[in-house]
Amino acid sequence: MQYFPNVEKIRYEGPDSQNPLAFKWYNSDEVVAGKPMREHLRFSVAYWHTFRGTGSDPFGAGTMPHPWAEATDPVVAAEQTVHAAFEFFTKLGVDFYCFHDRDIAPEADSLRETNAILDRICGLAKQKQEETGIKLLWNTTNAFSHPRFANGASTNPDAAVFAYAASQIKKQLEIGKELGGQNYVFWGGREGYSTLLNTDMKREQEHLACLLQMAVDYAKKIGFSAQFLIEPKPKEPTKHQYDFDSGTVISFLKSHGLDQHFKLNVECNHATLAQHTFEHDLQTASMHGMLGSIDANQGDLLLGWDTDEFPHNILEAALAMRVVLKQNGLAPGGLNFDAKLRRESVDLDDLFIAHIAGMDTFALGLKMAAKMAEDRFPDAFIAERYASYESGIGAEIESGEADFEKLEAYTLENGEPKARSGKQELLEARLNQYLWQVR
Ligand code: XLS
Ligand code: NI
Ligand code: NI
Repeated sequence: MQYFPNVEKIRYEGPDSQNPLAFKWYNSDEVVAGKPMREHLRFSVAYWHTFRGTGSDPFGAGTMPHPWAEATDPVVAAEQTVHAAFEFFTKLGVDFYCFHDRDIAPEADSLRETNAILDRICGLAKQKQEETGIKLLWNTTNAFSHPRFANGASTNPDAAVFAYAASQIKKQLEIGKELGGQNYVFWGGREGYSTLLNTDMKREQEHLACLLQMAVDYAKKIGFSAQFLIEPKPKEPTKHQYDFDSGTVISFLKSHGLDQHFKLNVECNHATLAQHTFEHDLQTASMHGMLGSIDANQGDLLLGWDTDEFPHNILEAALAMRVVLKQNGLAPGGLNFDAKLRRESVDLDDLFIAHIAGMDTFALGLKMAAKMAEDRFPDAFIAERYASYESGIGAEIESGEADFEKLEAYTLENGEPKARSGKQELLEARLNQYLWQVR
């Protein structure tokens, strides 16, 4: 049985194609900057939004009837969803997918029963992975939806809830190993707080560090060697999420001696919620050698929440891919579309159209970034801007040879520094030229 009988395998037709079910820029085997596009981009589909998202919002019920979710028995529906998912991945031509425990399999009355169902559904996913060659980019634990997690998971004031979350993560690490997951994600969920009137923030953050250390230890014990990733987000669902942004997460990891075990999974819409650009949070992680993977989506700058739209901003994608190219790629990470259809997009093929648009956006961004690197734009300008540190007094500052007395003597002798333009407008105009230069 096919869930998308009207969709054939999506092909590349080039930038002039008017076919909504064809790639305009993403040409998986085309070599860009020394590697096929598919190896640079490592696209992944998010199970939760694409197969479990219904379009519901706080004001209304779901708008998207999904044929794979019709069965009344939730276990049967979960199996049918696996079949639909692998049909979708194959037709779209992505190499990876990501899931939470609770979106791939339903929760039963006890942890024991829930785990048995999870094993059954993941057994089917493993079989489909083997049949299709599609791999698990990462799995993760949903320790935020169930009411027991209302006050957090590892940062819950109740130790019994900490224990529950740890048990769930233990199981997901075992599943990750079984399915050959290349990474494992920790997104903070409800790890944060709403008011200090009821919160011991120091203790909660220490508990979070305890949980992460236990996860590191257990993965080692069972021989699960996936890259561990933390996904920053500044707010939503709590007012103060502990994993605010890349900078906060990196210093948290360093201050708890965990930084060698983790990298970051940076999500565009989370960076913009933190009042940063996507590029800023990517660069912050990358310059610490800690950019591991990306949740590719796009926020709406007029709205203050995580709208998780499919990315269509080409300049934003180009600047993101510039950071990725500079650090020589994302592997074993990739670009996961943590994105959902608008509630009004109710056709089944909208799921394909949205992913194609996202893939084309990043393919074009990759091409622009590769051309920029070839031209050393804007790197040559940046290098020139800091050239005064290459020799003389600048080199002495960087090497630690200079001190305040030496610098005072230098200033007294040389007088007022010469004003130099930052040339922002020129650089922005030049960046726009790459939009048409890649053709
Ligand atoms: C929510 C997060 C979530 C993570 C995985 O805002 O983006 O979807 O990616 O738990
Ligand atoms: Ni998100
Ligand atoms: Ni995400």
